[in-house]
Amino acid sequence: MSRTLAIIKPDAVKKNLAGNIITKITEAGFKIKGLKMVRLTKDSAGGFYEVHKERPFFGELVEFMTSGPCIPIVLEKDNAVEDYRKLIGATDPAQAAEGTIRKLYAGSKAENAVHGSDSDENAAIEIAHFFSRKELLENYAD
Ligand code: FUP
Repeated sequence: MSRTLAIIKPDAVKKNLAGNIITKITEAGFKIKGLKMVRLTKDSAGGFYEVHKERPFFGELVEFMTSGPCIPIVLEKDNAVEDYRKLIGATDPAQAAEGTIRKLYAGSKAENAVHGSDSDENAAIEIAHFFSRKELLENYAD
């Protein structure tokens, strides 16, 4: 079993798509191990996307991610990182495969409905960004 961090981003929360997206995730065999709704501060969003700090879209990315509440979710499954990235599709919904979450629900490359970790190492870092050790210990003890 491995874990990944999903985020239902502010665009999808605003469009009331959280339920549809969670259904797609659980129907694909992922188990929810942690879930909360949060409004990110600029510092928190900037820290989360630190790797993109020098990119031209960084300012807009932080604006967007702080524009409303988002829903971080810890998911567990065999091969979670890769399987979840397949389920969400390419960053740009215009390039995303049919049936993927971004193809179905994302409006643009910048406002693309969901996030998914890109490696096991980053998944651990990103999970720790949103969930305390105590919350995780409670949720993983089943
Ligand atoms: P992904 O791993 O698919 O979430 O994509 P990236 O890590 O490459 O990008 C992170 C976020 O930056 C995307 F979800 C949206 C934003 N982004 C843009 O706004 N413009 C770009 O050209 C690339 C990424």
